[in-house]
Amino acid sequence: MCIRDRIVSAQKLATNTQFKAYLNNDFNSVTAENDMKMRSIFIGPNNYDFSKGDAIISYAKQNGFRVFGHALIWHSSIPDWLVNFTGTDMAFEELIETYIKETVAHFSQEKIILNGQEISVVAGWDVVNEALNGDGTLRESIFLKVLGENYLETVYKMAEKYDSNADLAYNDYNLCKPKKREGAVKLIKSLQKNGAKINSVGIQAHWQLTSPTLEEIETSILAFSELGVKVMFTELDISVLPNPWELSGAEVTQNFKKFEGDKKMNPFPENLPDSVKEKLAKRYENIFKLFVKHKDKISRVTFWGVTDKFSWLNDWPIKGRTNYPLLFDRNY
Ligand code: 9MR
Repeated sequence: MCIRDRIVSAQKLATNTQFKAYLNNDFNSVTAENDMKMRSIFIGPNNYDFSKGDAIISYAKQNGFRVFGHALIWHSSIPDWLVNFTGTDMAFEELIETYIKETVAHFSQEKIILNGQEISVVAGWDVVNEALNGDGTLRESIFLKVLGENYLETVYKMAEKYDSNADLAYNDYNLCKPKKREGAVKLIKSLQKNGAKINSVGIQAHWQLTSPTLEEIETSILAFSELGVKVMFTELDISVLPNPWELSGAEVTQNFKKFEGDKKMNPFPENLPDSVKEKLAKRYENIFKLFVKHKDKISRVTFWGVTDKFSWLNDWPIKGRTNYPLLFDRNY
């Protein structure tokens, strides 16, 4: 089954009725944009805040949706108190294990009846997000430094131990680029060889009008599904704004402050010209034709947002632009 999915935030679910109406009509699964990240949940040693995630789960439950958990381990979402942790390596590993245990166990409790079967509202987790560099090697991070080069195996095994029913995914951007794709294939093979459960790979899909090409996307679908994992397109949005630094992917730490306020970089501040709208529509059509062609290999498609109004792409990589990456415009 192909699950259509949207990201949400607890705050928008609580306050925005238009947001909810569109979500309910067209989708059957949600992902929290930020509310289920480590930084939101793990607020101190033995101190967890599940309240925003719970609000999303409760909304999903009431509306017959499932939730895909994003993300347990991500170098960009480590709470400050943990980044500055000065204890022993063993104490760090214990903290991570307890955090994974508390988090997956907490969210796996909420059940829903779908097709006559009682299952967890949370279908699965992005266990590790963005562990790879562009050349396919492992990114420097506190997890690599402290837990060692087999840290993915360690944390996937932890996630399985505390919620054996959850689908476990590896999620990253630029997985349609050859080097990074090869790195991810190697990583998944090594997890499989070492007995760690991995069900799916999440291709983030922060894409542009012409890049990646359909051929590159198809090559990735085939390469990953050959490993026996499902492919998920997890953070789909298509930027229509200039990207002159040959920048692609979604490294959140890149800073392009010098372009702020530059009109050339923000060419459509009032509305999107018809010619670009047509290109965008065609691009989405072609992408979805490809997804349908390979629907037996694809388990989920998630858009990274509901309306253009709240897309992260209005502020990345340059703050304060007007982008049009999603299916719904600023008036829904
Ligand atoms: O869209 C998210 C934005 O609101 C957050 O400020 C940012 C940092 O937590 O994360 C954004 O989502 C990222 C996702 O979690 C992982 N892939 C890249 C996404 C865009 O940066």
